[in-house]
Amino acid sequence: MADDKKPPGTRRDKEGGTGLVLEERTRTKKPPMYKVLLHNDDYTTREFVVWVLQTVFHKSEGDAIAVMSHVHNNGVGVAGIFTFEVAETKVGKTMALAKEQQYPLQLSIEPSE
Ligand code: TYC
Repeated sequence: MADDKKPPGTRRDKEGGTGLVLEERTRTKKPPMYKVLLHNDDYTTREFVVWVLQTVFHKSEGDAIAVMSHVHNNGVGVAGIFTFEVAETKVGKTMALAKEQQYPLQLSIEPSE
């Protein structure tokens, strides 16, 4: 079979025969991803939450305001989706910044799907 006639994700077998074998993987396996959840409270200022979403989570001002408003109105919202290590680092940084200002802001991590 000509190379341009074989299905994507397949290759010729080792012996150079006409059989097709599945690629082990076309790309590296995707790591499991985790949501960082932001929780509402009555004391942390809206301004601080927007600032944290911009500086730690690299959101635009508009997106930061949208996420903060969603959390304020619904109790919880997604700040971002990351690998576990990155999620943990962002939660740690945000909690430390909140603690410095004596805000009770809470975040949590949950598997994404
Ligand atoms: N509810 C807070 C207020 O009215 C604002 C707020 C939004 C706090 C999101 C925490 O994760 C939060 N000042």
